[in-house]
Amino acid sequence: MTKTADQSEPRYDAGQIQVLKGLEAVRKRPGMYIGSTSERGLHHLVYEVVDNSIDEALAGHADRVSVIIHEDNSVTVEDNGRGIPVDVHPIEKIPGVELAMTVLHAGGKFDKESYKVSGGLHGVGVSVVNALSERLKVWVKRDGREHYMDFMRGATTTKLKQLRDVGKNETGTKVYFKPDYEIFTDLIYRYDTLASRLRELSFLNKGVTISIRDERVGEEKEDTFLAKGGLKEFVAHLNATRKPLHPEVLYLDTTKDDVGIEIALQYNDGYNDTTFSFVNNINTHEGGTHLTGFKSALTRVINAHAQKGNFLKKADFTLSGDDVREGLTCVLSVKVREPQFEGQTKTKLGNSEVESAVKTCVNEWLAAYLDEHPRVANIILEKAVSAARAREAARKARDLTRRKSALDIGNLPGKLADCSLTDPALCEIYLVEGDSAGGSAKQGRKREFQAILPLRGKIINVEKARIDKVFANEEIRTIITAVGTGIKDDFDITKARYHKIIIMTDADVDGAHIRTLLLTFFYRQMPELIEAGYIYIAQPPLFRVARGKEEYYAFDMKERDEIMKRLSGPEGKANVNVQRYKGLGEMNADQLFDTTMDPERRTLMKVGVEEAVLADEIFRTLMGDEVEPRRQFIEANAKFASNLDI
Ligand code: 0RA
Repeated sequence: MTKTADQSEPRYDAGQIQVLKGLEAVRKRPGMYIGSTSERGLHHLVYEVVDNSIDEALAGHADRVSVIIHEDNSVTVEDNGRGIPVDVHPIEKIPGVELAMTVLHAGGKFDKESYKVSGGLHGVGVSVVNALSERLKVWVKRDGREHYMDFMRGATTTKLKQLRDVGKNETGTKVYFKPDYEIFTDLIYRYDTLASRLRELSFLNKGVTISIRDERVGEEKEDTFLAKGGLKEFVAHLNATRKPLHPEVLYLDTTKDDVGIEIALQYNDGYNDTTFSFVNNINTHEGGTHLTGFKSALTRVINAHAQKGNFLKKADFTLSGDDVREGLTCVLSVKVREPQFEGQTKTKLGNSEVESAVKTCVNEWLAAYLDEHPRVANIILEKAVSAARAREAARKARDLTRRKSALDIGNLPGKLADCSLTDPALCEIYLVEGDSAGGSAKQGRKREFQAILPLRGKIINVEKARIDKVFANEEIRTIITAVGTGIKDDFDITKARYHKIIIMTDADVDGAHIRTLLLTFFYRQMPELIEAGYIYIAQPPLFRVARGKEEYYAFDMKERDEIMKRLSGPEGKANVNVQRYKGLGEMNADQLFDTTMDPERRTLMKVGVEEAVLADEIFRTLMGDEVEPRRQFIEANAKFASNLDI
């Protein structure tokens, strides 16, 4: 069968059909490209466009990126880079900018030289943003002209045209997009989430000015981030609420074997290791070769220095990696041309050449630094030696929990009401504040798959205590034993006895405190559980609204008022009874199950660590030395929700 093309209608050649098919695939399975279509995916659209502008900055052609959240939750991202090419591509026969906007992974087609942010969920290409936007417009200033195109759901609606003349040296790209309501379940941007990532990007890309402005009514605000000192400022920021042991941040910025290496570190008087690692601006939560190289050099150099200075003469042992990282705040950022990402969440660097590059550089740099700064060297050495001494004590305490944590039922804590099923994927455990609520939960639960562990004693603040004290705490030991994974070097996620670990506390200040203590513990000692998505927060109702035999539960005041209105009818005078729950204990077993534990009806908040830096900040605010920020936080305790995935 033959068909003659009608010249008056748009003619789709093979190339364009490919294009439409490509973007159609993105719209059919958006999750494959941006991870999710909820809040997280929505924010990824902005990151994707910003990443392109940052790439242009990394290549040395831009130093300014701005983000605007408009009134209707559409977004504009603008940079002062070279501008996306507008000339017609010799093979694809369409302008470069159209190629970039409509062809998956087109970026590499015209520029191989610069580093590309291309791991994790980012780096899918701006065409994915186009495919998932009901509207997208792009302005390019280049070659003395401003050019313009627009699109609907990925399809070109206005071909490339020229708008006006501009100065010869005035260049840049501006992208406006409105996320498609047909795709996203969540369409409202969170300023704090975007601002936090943009601030992080400014630390990671020194000298680039990144600004964000919120134009939404009642939300108007703006921030501008510029870190002239790069990671040095990042570490100073991370240590701002801690007590540094030495004033100067140690800083390295170099290139070795084509790998860009930037490292900043400073010790504080705490006991945690706060090290963040990045590859091409992507947070490598799972670490990888760059981190391995850094850690082994740090351990080696500090041990060598200890030998040289006779620090270990009396003690006569070597310092372990954990010892030399106690109280360390460090950010390590590498730029790699062809990164190989591995691991469960594709956030682990695999390139072996990066390990040796980082190791060699850190060996040289740190050895020289310690030689030249004996006062700082002494402080670091003393910290590590005291950590090593505590390590012995810690190991004894750990042995105790290890012996208890065998899967043998006989060793499970007596307070635990375990479930009868044994498949962890089906099982959940409620960590319940107080014995009385624990009792109701035990009565009301579905005993096949719901286990209850009442917590009564004080949970230790793990932010302020050294590890041996943490593991000596009875409540902590009970939790570790019940969860089953072990801790630290023994940690094994496949031994988790439950895939849902649900924190259930009262809706008051004490409850918020206990909840944060538990979250801090998991975040510091068992972060893998958070990464695996096993940690949840129960959402008990705040009010019971009843009229006669009818009863309803409300989870906030707005809901309470709506129910009251409905029940009291037009006269506003019927006998409506409102009860405010202060504690879980005020509910009987059935009420607790119906409102908070029934998988069919409950709402759980899943705790996520994607914004690890933000999370760390929150944990420090909550658990650090400064009382005032903590008090404010607990009072406005809803803030935690911004870090949670519902
Ligand atoms: C490829 C080549 C060139 C610029 C870009 C991509 C580019 C893309 C984006 C996306 C957002 N902002 C951007 N800025 C630049 C330039 C090639 C040349 O001029 O030689």
